[in-house]
Amino acid sequence: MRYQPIPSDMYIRNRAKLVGKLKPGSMAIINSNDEMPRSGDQTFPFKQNSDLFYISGCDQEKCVLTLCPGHPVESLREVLFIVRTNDLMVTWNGYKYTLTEARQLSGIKNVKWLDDFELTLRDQMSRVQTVYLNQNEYIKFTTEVPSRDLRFAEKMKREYPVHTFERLAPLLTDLRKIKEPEEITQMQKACDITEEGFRRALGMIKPGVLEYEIEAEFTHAFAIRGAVHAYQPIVASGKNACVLHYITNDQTCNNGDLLLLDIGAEYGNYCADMSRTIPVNGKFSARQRQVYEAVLRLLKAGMKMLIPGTTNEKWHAEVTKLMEKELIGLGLITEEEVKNQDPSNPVFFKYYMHGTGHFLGLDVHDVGSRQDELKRGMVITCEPGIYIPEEDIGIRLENDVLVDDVPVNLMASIPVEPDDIEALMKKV
Ligand SMILES: [Mn+2]
Repeated sequence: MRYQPIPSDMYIRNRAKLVGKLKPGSMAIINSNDEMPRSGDQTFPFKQNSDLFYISGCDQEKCVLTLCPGHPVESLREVLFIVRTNDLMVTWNGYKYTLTEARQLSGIKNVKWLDDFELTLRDQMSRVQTVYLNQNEYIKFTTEVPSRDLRFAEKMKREYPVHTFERLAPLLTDLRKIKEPEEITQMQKACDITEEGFRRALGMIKPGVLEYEIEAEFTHAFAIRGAVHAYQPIVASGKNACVLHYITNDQTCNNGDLLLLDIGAEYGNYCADMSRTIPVNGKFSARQRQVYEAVLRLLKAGMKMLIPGTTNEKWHAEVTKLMEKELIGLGLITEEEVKNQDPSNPVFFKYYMHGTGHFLGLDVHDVGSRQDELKRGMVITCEPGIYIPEEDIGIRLENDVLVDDVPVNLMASIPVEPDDIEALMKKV
């Protein structure tokens, strides 16, 4: 394992909270993610199902967790199944959890080999009427690839057609939105590793450097700390910064251009999500600094509003009001245009076309909706931006913020003041 795992106490607490939400006479089953095929005999690097990880800490393929709290036999109330391993299998397939390790990681006493799954499940199913099954219910996600959870649900419905099935996702979403202290620690670590990457990159960025060379600095900083990229990094110079999901990162950074970096480390499966925008030659032009300072004011104002009681939707509406003022100040839109605007297609949209932030956690776009009331312990990104393609300017600044009466900026030590950026980029 490349990271320091969260002690099993948290997983024990998380399971207890989930079990508390299940109807009487029910059980819940949750699977690992698939190993996704790449090409030939290869698979992509494994990424655990965030829901399973949240309640078990198990970071291995083919794990299944069954929770059957009403089972008369205590040892069958909570059973984790893992793929069988032995010395010969280790030689060929690499290292896998032993039963003892899976027990220690998860705090689950009854860990069995997968070979025992079908019969144990039959016993558990005979004690319940209702079964909670998990699905990825992220509202903006669609895929042509059937997930392991989906295939499992189809199999269960075929084999146990007279049971009742319920959705597990809403229960886990509710829990995952509020971060445990141990989770905040992991996320802070992800933010700190992201900072190391950024400082490393500041030392080498100059006219002529390639975008992917900058990406490589981050990749190095992440890898030596046991982290990976939490998402495809955006390293966008000049007008590329106006392409919101630019990930080709194959252009040369030119003198006089800005460079937009949207990069985050993932540590122990927890994500950081940072955006910074810096001058390629180490010095902002007057106009670049003017737009930068507008975005920075929006970032600071936006972070302050992340207090309990608001929602993402209301918060975004507040930030866009400030955005209108800034865009007027920059001479990009007029008060007249704002006054006469069609509310369903506001004028600011031309220069600010995305949301102000999203939940963050085990997933970079973590569970939760824009209408959810913000509560203490939620983590949300604050990422205002102004994009002016006609001036080759695209600026986004993004911090990760813990919701509280006084919101906590998890990226407080990552340079963002323009003077600090210029000072750090000054080459001797
Ligand atoms: Mn983001």
